[in-house]
Amino acid sequence: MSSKDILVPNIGDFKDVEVIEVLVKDGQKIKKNDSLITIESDKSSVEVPSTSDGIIEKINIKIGDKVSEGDLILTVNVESKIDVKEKPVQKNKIKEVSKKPDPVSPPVTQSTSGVKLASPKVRKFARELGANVTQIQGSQRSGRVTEDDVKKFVKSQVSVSQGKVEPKKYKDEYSHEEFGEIEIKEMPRVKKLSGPQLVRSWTEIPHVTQHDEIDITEMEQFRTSLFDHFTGEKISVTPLAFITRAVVNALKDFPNFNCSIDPVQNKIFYKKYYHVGFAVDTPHGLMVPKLRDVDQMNIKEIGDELRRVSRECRDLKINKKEFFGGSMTISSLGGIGGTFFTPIINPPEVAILGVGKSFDRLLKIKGQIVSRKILPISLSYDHRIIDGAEGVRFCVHLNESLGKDFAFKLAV
Ligand code: CAO
Repeated sequence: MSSKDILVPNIGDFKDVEVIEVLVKDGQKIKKNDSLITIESDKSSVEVPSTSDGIIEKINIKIGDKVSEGDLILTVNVESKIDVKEKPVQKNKIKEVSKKPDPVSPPVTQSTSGVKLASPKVRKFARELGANVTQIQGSQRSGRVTEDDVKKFVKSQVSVSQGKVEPKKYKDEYSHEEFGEIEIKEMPRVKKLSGPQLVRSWTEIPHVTQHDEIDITEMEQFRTSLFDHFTGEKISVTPLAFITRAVVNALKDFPNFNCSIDPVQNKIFYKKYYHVGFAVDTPHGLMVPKLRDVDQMNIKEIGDELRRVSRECRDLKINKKEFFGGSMTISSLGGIGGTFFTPIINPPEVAILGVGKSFDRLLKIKGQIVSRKILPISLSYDHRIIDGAEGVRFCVHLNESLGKDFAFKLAV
């Protein structure tokens, strides 16, 4: 620790000006650029910032004193860098960042000494609105801050929605129309409702996504050869019905995938039912209804239910309660295309299976080149409850259910 004096800087034509505010106390920990005192002449008032980090040892001036350049304001105990109990890595990071000039935001204009110019009235106004005048860009000469600047600053920090004032999350530097013609539409209701749920999931759940490939050659031969014994008609079921059934089999062996957690109370809720959610692409937006008690259905019944429930979603005839109370979700994009992706967990569930479009691959098996049908899958899970080994075992289980021995594993 060493002591350092902080003096009144060069404040232009200010001489013998009155101290009207002392903004710090003895023993207070301060940072460089924290405001220390406010001085006022007959022209205006300025806040004098600290030129150093440290702990205040002694304040040398009081309200009513007259000060000029070079007068001692206070003495600080400067902390040695090794003594600081913050992570040194972080400190370096912050330093590096602050060295780089911000390419988009113009520097805040200040008087040559680094003090911020504003009248006492404006300072009071800013304080009443909870704004720090040193952060406000002044629009007047030498960066003087006006009441209008304060208002603009406060407006840029918050958004008002349905009478509620909320801190603004981000602000675009330029508006879209500055770059060409645009069209503005209302966000569809379903997207408005699902947006916050997706943000919650993405920001609160530590996602891990495990990708895998399943050889479904035999399953596909079986699926495409299904027909009704009584009518002789072909039974049309998509791979999703088989995958749903395989997921239920895996859920039975891996109960951690069929649970919800309450991280506040440290409780795990294990579900004894098997209600599988599936993502449905509708003209109104994405919906995730549940198929109830899938463990009690055969493949054809699952296929029929998938069709019925997705039709209800597209026709907006589905009951709201059907979007809740799921075990785990399947997001199948296989009917459209694509291979691997990172599906976002649908809380309070803890896992979701993404399914891509199956494709043919030539493989060398027992010395022969053969064509096999491969299904790409992507399993996202909540790492707070499921660890990597369990995640990959779940995929292996799916592999066994849908792989070449599938017929023995799935009740058809
Ligand atoms: N690989 C190859 N082909 C597949 C396949 C796969 N993984 N999955 C489906 N197919 C085939 C089907 O067999 C069907 O072909 P046929 O008509 O010849 O039988 C065709 O693709 C269309 O299937 P489908 O998509 O209509 O039916 P489905 O049971 O596979 O899926 C549903 C139903 C509701 C999930 C689907 O219609 C849907 O909405 N998918 C989008 C889900 C989505 O948006 N997920 C993303 C969520 S995150 O934004």
